[in-house]
Amino acid sequence: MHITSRTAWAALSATALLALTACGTDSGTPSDSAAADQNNEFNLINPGSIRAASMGDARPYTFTDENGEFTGFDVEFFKEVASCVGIDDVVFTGQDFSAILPAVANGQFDVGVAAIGITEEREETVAFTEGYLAGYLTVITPTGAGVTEESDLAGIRLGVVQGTLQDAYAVKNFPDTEIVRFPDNNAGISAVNSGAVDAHFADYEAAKQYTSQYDVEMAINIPSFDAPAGFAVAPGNDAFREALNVCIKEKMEDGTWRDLYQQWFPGSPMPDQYLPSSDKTSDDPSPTTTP
Ligand code: SNW
Repeated sequence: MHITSRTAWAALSATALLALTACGTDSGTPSDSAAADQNNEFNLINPGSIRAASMGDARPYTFTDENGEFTGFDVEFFKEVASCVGIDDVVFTGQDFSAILPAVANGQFDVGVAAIGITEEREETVAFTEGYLAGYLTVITPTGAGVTEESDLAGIRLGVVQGTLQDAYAVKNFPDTEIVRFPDNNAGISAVNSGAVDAHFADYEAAKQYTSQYDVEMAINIPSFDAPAGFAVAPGNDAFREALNVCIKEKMEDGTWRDLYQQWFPGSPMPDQYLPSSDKTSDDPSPTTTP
């Protein structure tokens, strides 16, 4: 109903839209955000609404809950940031990771939200906001497999999700490892459980979740602090990116980021860099403890 009415709105001419809004003849209640972004200052596909490309199965970063609603740390933080820029209507769509950046680059989505590490290579096709999350890339093995360092990966079969930093890192640093590409982490973990691969390479918090679900362990943690996750937007959409940046800072300073981090990543080392200034204990950008 909501989406249908927005689609219909998009089809109307700007004049008709203005007339509708001015006369208040719209049967629904126009949200404040639609009013705030009436001039579409952020160049959104549907003015007043944000179309976000995400993933339905990258728990605890972004996933769909039992009601089919998107949630997770990245989703909830993005919703807070979006609300701060004046837009409460965020429509998430699940994609394979490898499809997200091309879809943002060619204008099918306003933003990509999926623990997407900022790298120079990715910046050739999309623009990123400031970073909002930095952590480890983690090799997951069956418990007791005896993998403790990178050299132990020689000669084994290692799963990665196609197009991730794990994929690129493995290609570059594990020349003697057979890399097996999966569309998502769940497929990779299933392959570990069935013995089809010896290990799977994922983000730290995803790996941590799997250790509580299956008989697997976090065998190797590789720092990825040089590629903190950011929100990906179309190149050239500077007004949107800059507004998001202001609100990312605001939502860190007011403690929202910290509260979401504790909610979604309980027990994980708390990095200092995204905390309110009053909570910071040092200027060191790395976490105070390692996992
Ligand atoms: O580079 C890390 C970052 O430091 C933080 O730990 C969050 O994850 C990362 O952004 C890496 N994420 C992968 C990537 O960007 C996989 C993302 C995914 O599976 N959704 O390729």
